[in-house]
Amino acid sequence: MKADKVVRSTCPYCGVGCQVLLNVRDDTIFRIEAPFDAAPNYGRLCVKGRFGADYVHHADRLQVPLIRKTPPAPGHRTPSRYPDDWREATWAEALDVAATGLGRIRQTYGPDAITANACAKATNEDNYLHQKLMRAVIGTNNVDHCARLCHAGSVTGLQLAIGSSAMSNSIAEMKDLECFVVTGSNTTETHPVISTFLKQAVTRNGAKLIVIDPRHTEMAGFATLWLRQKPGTDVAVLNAMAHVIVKEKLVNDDFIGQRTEGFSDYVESLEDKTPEWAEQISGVPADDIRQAARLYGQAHRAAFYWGMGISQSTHGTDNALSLTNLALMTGHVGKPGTGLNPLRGQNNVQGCSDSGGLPNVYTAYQKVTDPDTRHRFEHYYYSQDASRRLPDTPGLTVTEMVDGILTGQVKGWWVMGENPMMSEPNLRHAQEAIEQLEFFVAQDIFFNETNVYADVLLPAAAFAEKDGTFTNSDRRVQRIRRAVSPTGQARADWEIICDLAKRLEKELGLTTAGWDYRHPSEIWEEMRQLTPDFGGIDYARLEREGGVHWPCPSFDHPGTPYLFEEEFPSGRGKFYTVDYGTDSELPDADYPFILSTGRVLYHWHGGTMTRPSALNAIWPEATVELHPNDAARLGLKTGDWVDLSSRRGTITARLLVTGRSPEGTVFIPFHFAEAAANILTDNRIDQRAKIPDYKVCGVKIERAAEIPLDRAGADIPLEDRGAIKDMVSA
Ligand SMILES: Nc1nc2c(c(=O)[nH]1)N[C@H]1C(S)=C(S)[C@@H](COP(=O)(O)OP(=O)(O)OC[C@H]3O[C@@H](n4cnc5c(=O)[nH]c(N)nc54)[C@H](O)[C@@H]3O)O[C@H]1N2
Ligand SMILES: Nc1nc2c(c(=O)[nH]1)N[C@H]1C(S)=C(S)[C@@H](COP(=O)(O)OP(=O)(O)OC[C@H]3O[C@@H](n4cnc5c(=O)[nH]c(N)nc54)[C@H](O)[C@@H]3O)O[C@H]1N2
Ligand code: SF4
Ligand SMILES: [Mo]
Repeated sequence: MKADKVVRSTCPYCGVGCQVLLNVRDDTIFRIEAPFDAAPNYGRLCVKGRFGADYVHHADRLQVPLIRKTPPAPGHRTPSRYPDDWREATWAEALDVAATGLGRIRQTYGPDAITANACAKATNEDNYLHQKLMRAVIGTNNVDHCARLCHAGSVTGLQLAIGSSAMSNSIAEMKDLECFVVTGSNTTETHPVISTFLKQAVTRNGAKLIVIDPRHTEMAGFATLWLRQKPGTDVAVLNAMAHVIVKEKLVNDDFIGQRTEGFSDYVESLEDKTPEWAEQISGVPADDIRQAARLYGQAHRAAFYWGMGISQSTHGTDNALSLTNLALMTGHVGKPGTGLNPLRGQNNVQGCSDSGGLPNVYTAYQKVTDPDTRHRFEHYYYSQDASRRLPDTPGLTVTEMVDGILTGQVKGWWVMGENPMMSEPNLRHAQEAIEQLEFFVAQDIFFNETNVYADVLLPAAAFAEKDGTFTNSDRRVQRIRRAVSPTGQARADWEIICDLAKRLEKELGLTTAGWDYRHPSEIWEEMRQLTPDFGGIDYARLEREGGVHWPCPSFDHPGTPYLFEEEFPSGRGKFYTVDYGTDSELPDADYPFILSTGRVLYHWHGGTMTRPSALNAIWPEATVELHPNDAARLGLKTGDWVDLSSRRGTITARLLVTGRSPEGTVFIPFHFAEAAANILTDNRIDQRAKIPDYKVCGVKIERAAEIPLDRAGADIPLEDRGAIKDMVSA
C-alpha cells in the first residue's frame, strides 16, 4: 500500500527511543519502519515498535470526556462500569467538574491535600505543564510518577555517590565496548534494540560480558561469565568483587586519589567480604566471583548496565551504591566505554523527571528548596503578581501518596496516564486508599484498572496524534510529530492542562501563571529559558539534528553524550560502605518460594496499550514460570492451572516449566489484569528511595482449586504458542 505521508516520530514504548517512520494512509497508520541513517536505532526496531503501535486506532480508545453519573461518597468509591455509570460530556462540562472538584479540595483542606501523577508516556511539554499546574496554581509539590517504582533505588544511590543519576554513556558507544556487566536487566526483552548493540559488542568485537542475574536471560547466553545469585543478594556478590579487586591490586590509585573520597574507610569495610563469604549468601561459586572481579578490574574500559533487578528492592539504594563503589575504585567512569548505566524504562521516563515531574525538583533537577531557583521560577510564573510564592517543601512520592490518602492527609488525586491499580505493590492496599478519595480526576487514552474509579475522565491524544518531545535513556531529546487526527474528541495532554489551569485560576481567584501556548514548541521555549541545561536545544535544532543529548547549555554546544569526564556533579565521587542485609519478605514454611515479577517482550506494564494490540495474540495470558525440579517435586507440568498465593492474595494462571527461573523462585510478568502480579507483591519499601521490592516476596504454589475456563485463550495448549515453546526448552 502506498502512503499518503510518512511522518518521522519516536517509538512510544521503551526508553531506547527508537526513531520510527509512521506510514499513514487515510488518516490511519498502516506500517511502521525505521530510518537507517538515524540514531539511536539505525534502522532497527523491536516487535513493539514495528507492530505494537496499532493501539492508537483501537476501538476501545477513549473518545469523549466522561463524568460519573453518581459521584461516590468517600469510603464508598468503587470502579464504575461503562457505559452504565458514566455520562458523555462536553469538554467544557468535564473540565468544569475537574476544576471545581480540585478547587474545592484546595479551599477546604489546603494545597497539599491534592496529589498528582505525571506520565512517563506523555511528552516533556505535557509533563512540564502538569508540574507547573500543581506548583503554580494548586500550590503543592505533590507531583511524582512511575520513576519511583522504577529507578528510584538507582537514582538515590547515584545521587549520593556522584550527584547525578543519568545514564553516563550513549547508546552509540555500546557496540564498541571492551568489557561490560549486565545485571538485573532482561535486556533482550525490555530494551531490545539496545540489546542488539550489546550483543554486537560481544559477537563482532569480542567484548567480554558478565551477566549477574538469577534468571537465565537471553543475555546470559552471550556472556563470558554468568553469575546466578539468589534474588536479593547482590550486595554480597558486589562487595566480594570489590574485595578481590583490592586484594589483587586492580584498583586505580590515580583515579581514587584525584577524583574520589572516603576510600580508606570503605576499604576497611571490605576486609571480611571474601568470595567464600559471598558464596554462602548468594550461592554464586567463589571462583566465579573472583573471575568476574578480574575481568572487570583488569579491563581498560568497563561499564555497568542495569535494570530493575538492582533498583526494585528494599535495599535498591545499597545495590546501586555497590555498583558505584566498583566503578570508582577501578576508575571505570568518565571516559568512553566506561560508566554507570541505569537503563531507563518508559519512552519518556527520563524526560518526565527532567521536566520536573518529581516532588523535590523543577526542570533538570533544580531544587524546589533552593531559594534562588524558586525565585527564578516565581518571577517567571507570577509576572502579574510579585507577591505570590511557590511551595518550598518537597512533596509526596507516589508510594507516600497511597499512605497519605489512608491517613487522611490526601483527599484529591489527579492521575495523568498511569495505572497504579496494576503497577503499585500490594494492590489491595492501593485499592483501600483509592476508595477513600474525595475527588479523583483521570486523564488517559484508554480505560484502565485505575481510572474507572475517577469522578471525571479526560480523553487524551496518543503519541501519533500530537507534537512534542521525548527524552530517551541516554538523555537524547527527540521529536514526536502529529501523524494522524486525534481519536474522537481526544486532545493532547498539554491542551487539556492549559484549559484546566485557566479554569482553576478562575475558580480560585488567582492571576494567571501563563497558559496561552499555541504549540508545544512554545512550551519547550519556556522550559529552555528556565533551565540552563536545556539552553542550547530548541525545535529548530531538533529539526536539523534529529536529537540532542542534554546537558546542552548553548546553541554552539554539541550536547553531552557522556558525563563526568572532568569531575562529578558533586565534585568528588564518594565511596559508601554497604553491608549486606535484607528487609525483604523471605520464603518460609508457609510461603516457600520467592516471587520475582517483571516483563515479557510482547507486553507493556498493566497491558493497557499492548493487550488491545496485535501483540496480544502472541502472548495472550499470564504465565507462572517454575523450575523443572520444583515442578517435578510438586507433580506439575507446563499448562497446568495453578493458584499462586502470598500473604496478600491469590492469583490463578497457567504454569510454564522452564529452567529460566532458578530453583525456588517463581517468575511472573505483571501485564495481566486477570492474574495481576501485584495482588501478591509486598508494599514494604527501601527507606531512602521509597521504592518497593517487586523482586522478592514469599509465595506458595498449588494446583488450581478451580480452572477459569472463561479466560480468553484458555482452551489453547500453552506449549503450542510459538513464543512460549522457546521458553519451555530454555
Ligand atoms: N517488553 C517490555 N519492555 C519494557 C517494559 C515492559 O513493560 N515491557 N517496561 C519498561 C520499563 S518501565 C522498565 S523499568 C524496564 C525494566 O527492564 P528490566 O529491568 O530488564 O525488566 P524486569 O523484567 O523487571 O527484569 C529485571 C531483571 O532482574 C532480574 N532480577 C530479579 N531479581 C534480581 C536480583 O535480586 N538481583 C539482580 N541483579 N537481578 C534480579 C530478573 O531476573 C530480570 O532479568 O523495561 C522497559 N521495557
Ligand atoms: N509487580 C511489578 N510491578 C511493577 C513493576 C515490576 O517490575 N513488577 N515495575 C514498575 C515500573 S518499573 C514501572 S515504570 C511502573 C509502570 O507503571 P504505570 O506507569 O502505572 O504503567 P503503564 O501501564 O505504563 O501506564 C501508562 C498509562 O498511560 C496511558 N497513556 C499512554 N500514552 C498516553 C498519553 O500520551 N497521555 C496520557 N494521558 N496517557 C497515556 C496508558 O493508557 C496507561 O494507562 O510499574 C511498576 N510496577
Ligand atoms: S527497542 Fe524500545 S524504543 Fe525501540 S522499537 Fe522496541 S520498544 Fe520501541
Ligand atoms: Mo520502569
